[in-house]
Amino acid sequence: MKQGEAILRLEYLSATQFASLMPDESGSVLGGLCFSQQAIAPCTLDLPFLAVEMALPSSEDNLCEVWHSDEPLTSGQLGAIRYRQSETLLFGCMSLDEMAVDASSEECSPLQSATETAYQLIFALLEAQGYTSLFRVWNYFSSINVESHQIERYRQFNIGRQEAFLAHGRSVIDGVPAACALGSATGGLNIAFLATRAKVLGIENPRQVSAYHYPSQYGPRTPTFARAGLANLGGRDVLFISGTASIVGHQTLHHGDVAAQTRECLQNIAAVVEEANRQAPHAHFQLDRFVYKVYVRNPENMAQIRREIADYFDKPVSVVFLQADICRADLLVEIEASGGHLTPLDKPKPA
Ligand code: 3EB
Repeated sequence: MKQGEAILRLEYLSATQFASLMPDESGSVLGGLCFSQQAIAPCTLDLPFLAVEMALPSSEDNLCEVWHSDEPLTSGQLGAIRYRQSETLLFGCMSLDEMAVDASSEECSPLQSATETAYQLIFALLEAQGYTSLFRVWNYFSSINVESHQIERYRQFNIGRQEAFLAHGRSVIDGVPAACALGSATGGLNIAFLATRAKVLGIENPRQVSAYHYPSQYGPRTPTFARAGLANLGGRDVLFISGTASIVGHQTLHHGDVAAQTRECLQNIAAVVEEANRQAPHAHFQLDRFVYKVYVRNPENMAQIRREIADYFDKPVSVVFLQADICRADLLVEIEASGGHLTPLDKPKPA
């Protein structure tokens, strides 16, 4: 790595900006996600880019989350997964049509089968390529709060996800990834993920019951994710904070009060960062250096949520907004964050 280069860097671009990246700039692209009201497939030069149908509550009509690495990169495909990898990292994504997945079993919903299939494929890829840790997973599918086959779709997803971990002999507690699971406007099951050969330390939130220990009132299988994952990538401590909601213990707080829910999300994120700094003594994560992604259930709440976030920090922070259904019907907002990698807040590398 030369000076100014990085194993992991995040930038946010519009689809137009993304399409006009110079070849030398796109050469460092590991992969990413592109959110828009209508599924646009920006010309991604065979890069693993996940198109997610999700409206933006602001005036922009699309948003591309682009992950870069200055390590040498190669691309590949395994079944539905398109991926790109470096010595340290692998970014992959896939879109599965739920209806195309074999759903011959009567007690198993198509979404559950598709989820299990997707995660089995992820694990097969990681095992084949020698990436020891699943670091971060982004999960998006439609109608997340809708019930079918006698059970809410988010809970169907949780069953399929956990089954895949168990089928691969993986713990559903230790070494689980940081994650988020949100409702997209339409479309099938869309999953993007980042895996690494570095060691990942799972971080839990002392204010919350770990999701993998939620009581059965939230579904027959617990959600298989950690509150955050911490890894040292090329000398930098990188922290991925999972989707974080207004949950304390295991219960939703502040029903119907979007401002109070936003403050609770931020307090939970602060608690996770404090815990990360405590567990990794040389980590010095600072809340205002993180990059935040905010999922807003009702777009008319965006201004209020934006105000709460601005009031919480005493300087401007990097925040983007998306409109999404959240995995509990009583949650109005969810916030995820990452830090320690290079971000739009860092100066561009010298030419
Ligand atoms: C929660 O804390 C809110 O199922 O992967 C947050 C992050 C949530 C990840 C997931 C769900 C997930 O339970 C929901």
